[in-house]
Amino acid sequence: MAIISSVYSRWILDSRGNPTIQCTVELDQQGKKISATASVPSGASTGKHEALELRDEQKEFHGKGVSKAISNINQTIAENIVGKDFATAADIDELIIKLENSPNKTNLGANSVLGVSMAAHRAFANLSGIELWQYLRRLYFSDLPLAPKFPQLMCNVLNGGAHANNNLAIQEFMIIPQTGEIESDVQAASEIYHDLKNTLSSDGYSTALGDEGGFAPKFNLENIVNSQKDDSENPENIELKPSKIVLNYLNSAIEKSGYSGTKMALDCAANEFMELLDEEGNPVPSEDIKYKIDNSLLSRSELADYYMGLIQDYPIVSIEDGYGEDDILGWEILTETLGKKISLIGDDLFVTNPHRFQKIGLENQIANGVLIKLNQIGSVSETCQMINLAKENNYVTSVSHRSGETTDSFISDLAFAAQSEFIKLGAPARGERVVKYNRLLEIKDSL
Ligand code: 2PG
Ligand code: MG
Repeated sequence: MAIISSVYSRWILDSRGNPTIQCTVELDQQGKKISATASVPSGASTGKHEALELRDEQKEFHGKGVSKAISNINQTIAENIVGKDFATAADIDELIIKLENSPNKTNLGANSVLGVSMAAHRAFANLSGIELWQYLRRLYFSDLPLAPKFPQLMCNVLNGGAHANNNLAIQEFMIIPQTGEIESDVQAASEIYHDLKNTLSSDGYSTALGDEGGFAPKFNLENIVNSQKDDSENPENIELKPSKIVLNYLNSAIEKSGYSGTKMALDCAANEFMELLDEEGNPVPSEDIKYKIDNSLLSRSELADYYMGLIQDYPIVSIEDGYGEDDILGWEILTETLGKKISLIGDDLFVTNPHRFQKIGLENQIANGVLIKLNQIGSVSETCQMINLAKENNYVTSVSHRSGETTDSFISDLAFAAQSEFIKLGAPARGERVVKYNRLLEIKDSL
């Protein structure tokens, strides 16, 4: 048992230069005082069913100020938990979730609740003198086998969609090293990333970075098609497929680096290229919804065939958000077509919400994987509940960062504690991303 002696929140800047919540929780166990701090991430391609990220919507920070969320911690939450005795951090979550009292954390805000929750878990780990991952394992995943299992790295080396200012519909082109050891996986990620950089730059492309640290070149599609026409026997059949151009670059970087077994993954974030309106701007009936990708307007089944073509040509083992967040019919077609071949991961589809997963995923039997983002649901205990529910139903999990990140490495401890199949952590570049890679290395070293 420990008493919470103080809770304090402040704003800090995230990796996009927007304010976010940082929170410090201090515990007092018979006079022994221990504190811990945690920071909350923030998304760009946010699912509409996510818990509420409370922003001020005032002039400051272009509407993104977090002063209301801060005072919700420093006043409302503090008043209700400071001075009270708790056996575990999960008990603190339980009390705050009751206080919050709404399905999507629309009262206090998911960013407020999560800041306290993450800091409380870290403080309890510190108090017990154990690593954060050990505390999480003990509290939520005690049934897992003892042998350590590191997640496979989903490294977003080329950014498109809402994370970049280029012409790519697909948001994330990821590599998944397959060396079998965490250190050499990190090394492979780094080497492939640099080989990709060299190839892009020797082809005259910018190597400026997108939000998640991957490259974000603007491909000059006309030039590429013309150059392909020069060496093609049937120039009239050349198709303009930006995604394939990117995947070819990934292939050649993998080849150049010598890590030939490396796999690939996509986060399509298909909400962003779903066409819900016709040319006159009128809503299209649900059965006629189309997706605009790679210069084509595809029906649901054409899109599934398109993905099938990609997995036949490239070593893609996972597709995230291949269809829109409410397009159950699309997900059914996708699951039917590819569900036995690769991981189909729901991000905006499930929003780390056990109730939504139950209702949308299990009842319709769609997807076979769940993306796990702490701030989509807004507390550590509910996030772990989601992971366990996914595991019980044989869905794979990928513990994920957000595009707006901080230098907090909580997700690395969580992915390792939960023995998640994957961790999605951006490119091996920029402080807020590498801190997650480096934390995995640190965990490995401490075993
Ligand atoms: C995603 C995430 C993280 P964002 O869509 O999976 O990669 O992006 O944080 O912008 O939602
Ligand atoms: Mg996603």
